[in-house]
Amino acid sequence: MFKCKTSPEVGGMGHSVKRKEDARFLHGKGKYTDDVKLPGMLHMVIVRSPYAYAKILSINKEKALAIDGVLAVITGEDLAQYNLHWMPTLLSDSQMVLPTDTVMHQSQEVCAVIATDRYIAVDGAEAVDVQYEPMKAIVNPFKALDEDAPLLRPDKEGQKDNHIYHWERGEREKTDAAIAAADVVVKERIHLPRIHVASIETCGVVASYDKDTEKMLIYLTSQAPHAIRTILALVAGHVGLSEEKIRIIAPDIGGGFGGKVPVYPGYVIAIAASFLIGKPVKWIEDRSENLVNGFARDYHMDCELAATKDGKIQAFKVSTLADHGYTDSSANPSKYPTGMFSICTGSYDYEHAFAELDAVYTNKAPGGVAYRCSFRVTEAVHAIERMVDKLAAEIGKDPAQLRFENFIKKEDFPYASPLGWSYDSGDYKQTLEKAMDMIGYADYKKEQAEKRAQGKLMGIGICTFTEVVGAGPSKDFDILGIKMFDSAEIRVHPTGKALARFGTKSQGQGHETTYAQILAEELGIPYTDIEIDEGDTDTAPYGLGTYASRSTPTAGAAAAIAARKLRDKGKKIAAHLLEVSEEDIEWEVGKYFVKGAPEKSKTIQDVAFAAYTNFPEGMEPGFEATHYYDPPNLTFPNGAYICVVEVEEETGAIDVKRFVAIDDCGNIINPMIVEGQIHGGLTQGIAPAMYEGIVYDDEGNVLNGTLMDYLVPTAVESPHWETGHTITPSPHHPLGAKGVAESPTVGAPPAIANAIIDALYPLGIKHLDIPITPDKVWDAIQVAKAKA
Ligand code: MCN
Ligand code: CUM
Repeated sequence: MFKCKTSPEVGGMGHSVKRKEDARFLHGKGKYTDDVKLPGMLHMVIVRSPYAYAKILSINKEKALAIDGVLAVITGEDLAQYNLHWMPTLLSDSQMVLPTDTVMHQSQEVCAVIATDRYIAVDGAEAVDVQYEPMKAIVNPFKALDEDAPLLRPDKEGQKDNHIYHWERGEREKTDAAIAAADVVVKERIHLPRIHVASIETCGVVASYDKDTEKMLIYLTSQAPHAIRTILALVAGHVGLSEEKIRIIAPDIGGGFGGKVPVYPGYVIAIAASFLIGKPVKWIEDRSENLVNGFARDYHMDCELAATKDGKIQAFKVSTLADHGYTDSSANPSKYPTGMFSICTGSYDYEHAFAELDAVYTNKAPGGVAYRCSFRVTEAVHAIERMVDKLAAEIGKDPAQLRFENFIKKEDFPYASPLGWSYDSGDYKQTLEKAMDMIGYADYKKEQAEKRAQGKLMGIGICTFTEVVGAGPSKDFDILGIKMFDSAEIRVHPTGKALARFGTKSQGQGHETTYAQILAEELGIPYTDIEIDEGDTDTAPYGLGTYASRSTPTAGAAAAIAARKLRDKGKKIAAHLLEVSEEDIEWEVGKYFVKGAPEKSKTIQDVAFAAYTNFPEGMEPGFEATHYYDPPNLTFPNGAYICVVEVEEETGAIDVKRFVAIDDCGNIINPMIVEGQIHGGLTQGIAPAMYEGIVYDDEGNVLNGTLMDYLVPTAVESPHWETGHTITPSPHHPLGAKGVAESPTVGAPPAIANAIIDALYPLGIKHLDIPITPDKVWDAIQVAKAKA
């Protein structure tokens, strides 16, 4: 167990101190992008395509321009004059900023109206007359590769069909051979549908170009402001927007969840508009635009799991078809087009695995945008955890027991996985045991047997996942070539208070509190005396931003190491003040003292003051340190989740009775914040498991583009989450911490799906894809009964 080294007042690691940022949020004083109001600011509204696939015959601006207050209608042709009508995606595909001839998905940006206020801009957008010639859209990804399928991306050189890329890892032949020779093989096609992050704040931008200074100031809903600045400079450098002239400020963010990683056309159009007009331009996406456009997942996974007849897992194979819409806009590291999907071998020790994936274009919104996924771990975990349960059911073994018999053992870490990861640490057995104790597993098993005897449907579902977060070591990880380190810069002022800046950007995770706690732990300066600043590219050190639960593994580590550099400098100053040699100085959180004479001491605050007023001769003045941290490995948090459900046979209604989540993210900085992250993430796990899913018709129309039809669970739909943790520190992280924020969203859906399918198993139902809604359950029950 973790023991706190600091007092609650200092508030180092392990203290559940209240979040410093909440005073401002709870009083409605947060400053979001839409709160930015600049003198002379114009407003932009986007005209969007009603068709999923169509030729644009004409765009008539006249009526719109005739409206008093409408200043411009910007089209693809306008941007093409500056070569700004296309942009790269984060994964080196290309995406239209505005189309010049063809629209590729419903609600794609067609043109933008700039006006003196938003209402006028909306009127202007309605007055723009666009003529289309609709074409037959490709909606089903399995048909995208048919001989007669139209070539969706003729703009791409060498593109002969709608196949984007093939990716594979592992040994195909050996895995196939192991599967062919196995006693038992279970198979399933598993689909994870498109879902939406639905953050409270939609995306937005205020771009303000100053023609006199040639500086472009951009307020942006961005999880990665530095990376976006670099990309913008690369895209628009030729028109004079070079990197030193661009300042991006990501103010408070009302939920990112991955949806604020990409660069959206709306951002670029507003920036281009401000550049051309020379006035500030604001674009704030409305709810429907937000719901129809962004999305995550959409993996169709063909899985095969092979085992001996007693359930010793021998091999796993998964072949995936990924529907990426009209462009691959995945926010993944360059060398990982499928993200960390190769973690799909899970928490189990076996030799043979093979994973492959083919990505295809369809007439849907740009694909691969993240959603609390750790770069595709959600999909990987769903695949292996569903299959392990399926295997357990097939051979009639308790799924907990099957897991215990296959777990990677505590003493086997670092563990080399068959698809190439080096898991850093874990004690899976302990974590699952704790979850089983907490929920009372054995009792539920008995109750289930009794209920089944009475013909009632009750299910118990387990998920024991391994996550992989903290991208990442620069030798393997980059985004568009930029290595995935992260940074911290600390300034301790003469009075012992501090300002620390980071290359990451909180969207609700509580960084203003937890980074201060890390520094409190390392320096002994109370966390309340430390200001944390993120998101302004003119002031923060360069970093790759906050996603993939990387902040603690990267920037958190940078904070600890920068603080240790300060401590080393402080030691010299303390020796000078106490008139002893440096070797005679010892450190205990918050103060330096003379070895053997603890009464002779100087606090960190004394030392900070001396760094500006009384430092040793020849020493560089000041008390500042910076560190850019390049992690040696990723961190591998894990968890054991157990869910108990009851299903009503007559209606298909699902009642989640209990849900226990035990997480292991190594040493914990703030237990309350981690618990909050888990609660939120579990709710975002039950969402795709039972409620959410973007639905398309055959023509590519999104059928649930409003919150009336797209069911985001509220407190009413959320069960009472019961949480706990085990602690297996990361051996390579300076604080022994691992990232945690996405674990619950990764772990919850298969636990819930497994529970519901376990409930339905006596009826002969062996698999259902998420979202498992009451009507889907009811249909499945009718089919099962008809067969029986
Ligand atoms: N933490 C801790 N001890 C640990 C690990 C983490 O106290 N051992 C704390 C951290 O200090 C931080 C929080 O937990 O305050 C999350 O840390 P971490 O796991 O490092 O994840 P990030 O800060 O990088 O957050 C990103 C992650 C992602 S990728 C998505 S998506 C997501 C998530 O965070 N989006 C969120 N949680 C969210 N929570 C809110 N409120 N809003 C979002 O948009
Ligand atoms: Cu995968 S969503 Mo988060 O990584 O921003």
